[in-house]
Amino acid sequence: EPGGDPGATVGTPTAAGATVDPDAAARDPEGALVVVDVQNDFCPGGALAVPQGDGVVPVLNRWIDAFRRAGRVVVYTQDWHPQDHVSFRQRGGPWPPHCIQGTRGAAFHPDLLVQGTVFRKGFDADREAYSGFDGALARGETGVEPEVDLAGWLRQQGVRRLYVGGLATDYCVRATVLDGLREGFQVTVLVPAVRAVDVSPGDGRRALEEMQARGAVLAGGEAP
Ligand code: VGL
Ligand code: ZN
Repeated sequence: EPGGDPGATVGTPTAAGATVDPDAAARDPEGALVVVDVQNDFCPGGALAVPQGDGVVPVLNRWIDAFRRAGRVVVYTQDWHPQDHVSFRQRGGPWPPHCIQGTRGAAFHPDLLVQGTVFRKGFDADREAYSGFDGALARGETGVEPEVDLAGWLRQQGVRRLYVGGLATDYCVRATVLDGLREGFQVTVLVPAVRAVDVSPGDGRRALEEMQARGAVLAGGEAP
């Protein structure tokens, strides 16, 4: 395997897949950590709260710290909508207004370690964008650099493997993982570091099964 053991597996395999140690994964020179949408509006008290959404923060902070210490790439995606976004109910969409550009709801959870590069998505009022691969490099307080896309940016840095956690399992994590696989990256989903909206019970579990069926490795134990 060029570039070393992709999973750097440690411990006992579980039904959901192998256990992955953050420090071991951070030794993979072709690995990057992708932190999806850990924003106030997706946490308890937010406009589109994911049950126990803030539970991912301590788990991801451990991963972020390991990756930064090892000098690895850490990428954050940020849902970043204008006030009249097509996904909002006033425009016939499924969601209450959330993650409106520049608001506290769109900000990252205050306890999340933010040390890395931010890609924003959903900034086009007329287009939904669940996947981080639809994102653009963040620039300044509100803007984006539309010409810099996530897949090209990752490849440019020699990244071949993605370790993904964040919110929500059944929407933006799912879309980011499936696009990452389509783009040719090896993808490991950090199961203890994701939480689902579960509009219908089981959506999160089904999303994990779908990601696994398409080639993602589910790591870290059963879905919470
Ligand atoms: C998300 C619903 C709407 C997500 C974003 O981050 O999973 N879900 N916008
Ligand atoms: Zn959204």
